[in-house]
Amino acid sequence: PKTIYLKDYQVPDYLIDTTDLNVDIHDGYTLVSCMLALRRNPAAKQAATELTLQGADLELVSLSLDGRLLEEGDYTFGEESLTIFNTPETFTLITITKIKPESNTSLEGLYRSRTMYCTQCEAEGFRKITYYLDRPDVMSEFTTKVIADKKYPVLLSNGNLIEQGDAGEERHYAIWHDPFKKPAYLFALVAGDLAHIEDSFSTSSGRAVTLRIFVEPKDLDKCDHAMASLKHAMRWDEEVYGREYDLDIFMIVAVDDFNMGAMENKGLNIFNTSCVLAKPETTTDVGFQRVEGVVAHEYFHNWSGNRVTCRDWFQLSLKEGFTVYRDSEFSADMGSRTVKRVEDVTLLRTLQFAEDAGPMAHPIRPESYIEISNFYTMTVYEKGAEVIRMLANLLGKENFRKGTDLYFDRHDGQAVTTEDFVTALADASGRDLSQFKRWYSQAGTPRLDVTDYYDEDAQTYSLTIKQSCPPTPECQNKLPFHIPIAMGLLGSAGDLPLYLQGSQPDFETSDNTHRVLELTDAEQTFVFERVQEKPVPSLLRGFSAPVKLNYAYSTRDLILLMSRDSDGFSRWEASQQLGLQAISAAMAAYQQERSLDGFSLSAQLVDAYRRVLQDASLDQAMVAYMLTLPSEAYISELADVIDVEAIHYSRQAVRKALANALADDFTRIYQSYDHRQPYAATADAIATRSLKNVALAYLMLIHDEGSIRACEQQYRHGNNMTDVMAALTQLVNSEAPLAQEYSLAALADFFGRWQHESLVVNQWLSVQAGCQLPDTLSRVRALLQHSAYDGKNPNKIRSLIGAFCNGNAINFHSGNGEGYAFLADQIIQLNRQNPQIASRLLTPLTKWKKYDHVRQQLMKAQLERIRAEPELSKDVFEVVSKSLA
Ligand code: HT7
Ligand code: ZN
Repeated sequence: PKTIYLKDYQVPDYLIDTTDLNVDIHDGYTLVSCMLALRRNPAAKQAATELTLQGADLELVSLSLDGRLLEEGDYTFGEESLTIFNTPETFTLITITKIKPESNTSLEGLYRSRTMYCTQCEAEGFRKITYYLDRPDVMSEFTTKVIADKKYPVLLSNGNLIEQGDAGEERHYAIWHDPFKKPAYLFALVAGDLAHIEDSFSTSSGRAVTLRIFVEPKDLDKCDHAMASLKHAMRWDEEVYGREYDLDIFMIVAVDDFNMGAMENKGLNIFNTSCVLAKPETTTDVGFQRVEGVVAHEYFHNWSGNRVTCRDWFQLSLKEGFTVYRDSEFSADMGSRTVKRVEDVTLLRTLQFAEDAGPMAHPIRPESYIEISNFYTMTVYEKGAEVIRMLANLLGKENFRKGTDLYFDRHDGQAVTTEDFVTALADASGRDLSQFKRWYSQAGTPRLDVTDYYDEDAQTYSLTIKQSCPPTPECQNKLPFHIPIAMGLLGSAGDLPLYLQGSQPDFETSDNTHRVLELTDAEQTFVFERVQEKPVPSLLRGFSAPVKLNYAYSTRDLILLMSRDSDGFSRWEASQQLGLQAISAAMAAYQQERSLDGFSLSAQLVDAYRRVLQDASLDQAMVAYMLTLPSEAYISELADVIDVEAIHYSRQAVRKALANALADDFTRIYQSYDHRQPYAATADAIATRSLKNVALAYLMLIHDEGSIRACEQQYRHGNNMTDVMAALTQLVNSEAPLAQEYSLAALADFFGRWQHESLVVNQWLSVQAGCQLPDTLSRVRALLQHSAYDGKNPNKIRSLIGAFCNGNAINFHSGNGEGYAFLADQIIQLNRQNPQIASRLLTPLTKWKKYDHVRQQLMKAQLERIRAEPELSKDVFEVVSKSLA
């Protein structure tokens, strides 16, 4: 397979002014007629005399140029393209192609999902519908006629409906026109027997927009939360970014078979059912929050992605990083800002940091790719969002808004680059962002090594910060980054005022106790004056940069930060560092003795956690997060060599010790919760529920009969899926015989109750795949054969295989390598059926270099086995070959 390089970018030879599609859907095949108005691109270096269009899995029926049917010799075509010779300055091209949506298992292009037809065109799916200049810098005005049997009453495409009618023989048609020029990746079409809910939104300038959410009729009762979220997002984008919606109608369609979460097609967003359907009985709190976040994300793309789009796919973070930043700020405004920050940082530090340290590491603007689908990554999305967050913080609220206004104004209707984005921010704010741009071109997680010195006589405090960044595949030696470090200094009575040598006090915080240091050199020293006692530094407040911070905090320092820091994020971070210290001590013991008998926690640490549990001033969600120890995935990311058993058993030992030491507090919290209260998906209700369920999880480690019975009661009588799943998860994972007995009955009961709700069945699969007790792989294998499992449905694959391989380290990494062989079997099977899903599933095997020698060999052998497969897709080939390089 060919590698595509950013440095080879060239403007297209031709532009497409208008695209007229006629999509004629029949049982078993679809005929696509496509009329293109083409014109030579005045910006091209040379006047082209031939035109190459992309196409895949198409049967060419006919081809005509300005009304003349083309014959052999006028054109040539291969597996992936069609070239037409002797093309004039401007011309009209009509292609007729035949496709087979019913047998399209890749879920790219036009495909069938259950009872409906739908499309997924990003990144390069449009070429599976018709021959086209399938690249984001070719923007065209689309008119689409959809024709289908009347058993598919709903026919949708982008833009506004301009005509509909009868097409004879029990068939009908609809014509949609999208007045906004767009690249092909934003094209969408749906035909199905769908029900919908409708609402309306009045924009700030007073235009009425019709809002519709289409679903299979059985799901009509699960759309209200998505609709409310959409209206909140529309209002927020007007208020915070001044962005109004621009068409008369905005539609969302929920589809059960979908490779990702959702897709921002102009005016016709297509969603994975898991990101749109929600009701308390079937959906957990996390599910509700995901719906709100994804609905907002796709809506925000209307400006950050659609009105202003990407020049090429190397610029993906231009729209994705910016839009993740926008949706994250939206969620922060809808709920709790600190909680949202903790959630985002947790995700970034486990999954993105691991990606940045592995064989697929790439800058947020990659330099090359074999298959672009492999670059919809944590790096492009989440680290991309962190880069925008740093820009927003460096510029300040007002200048950032001026910058985004300028960006949208200057580039409306264009396909642009990340460079254009940063230039707009620099122009609007007057700031020099040239060094900052290195965040776009250098991969890897920078590391900050911080040392300090307090001079009691001079009353000065010096912080020396060194930055470094490990080598990554694209670059061995990194230039220093421009890193904003938000910080404060804590004295025994709390925050101290900051007098930074050589600069004015920062009165953005009213009491001058917070500031942002800008690190630009490999090493810099910052000196604070008038410091009357040796302080504890509070560094990287709010996680102001996506870096690893290394400062030798003592347990006492961390306890002070956890209880006294004015920054909520830093308080949580201190709780995590304390947890890590305790787990590290247990790991050291385990590695020596291979046993944790007699392990205990210091009274100092237990008291600190107890104070958190008893602190009525804290948000309950924050208490829940502070009492949740760092995950095995995060501990693994921090390790040089991952010791699977030591991490698992040590973390468990610390949890058990906390459970025993704090049992009274956990019992108080659990018992004071009123399980009869009606469900609400508000931030407060979610917070209280999550703390109560954290308490339950701890109590279940004690193995006392009372807690196990309470857990079973919660499973049986819970009036919402959050509580039911929390209880079921605890029963399934408990070693106590009584809990095991309950768990078997509960799993059977759960399936009996919910077997007709596909998304609930997915949760049932995940809870079993995530079981940390022995023999889970056999259970997963058995579930693959279960009637409820569907090996073609990405949500089912993720819920079972994904949950086992990514969320169950102790079983997946079992020393005999059976987990690795199992995953390789699945990937080999999926490689042809759905390459995008196959390639994503590979992730845990790509980390093989971080494990002990025996596991390394076992994992590598499976990667080699996959590599030896004939007809490896580009997707799988790229990941496997880079992992083995
Ligand atoms: N922009 C969307 C990307 C997407 C996608 C990419 C590859 C294969 C399938 C896909 N489905 C959706 C999603 C988003 O970030 O908004
Ligand atoms: Zn997106």
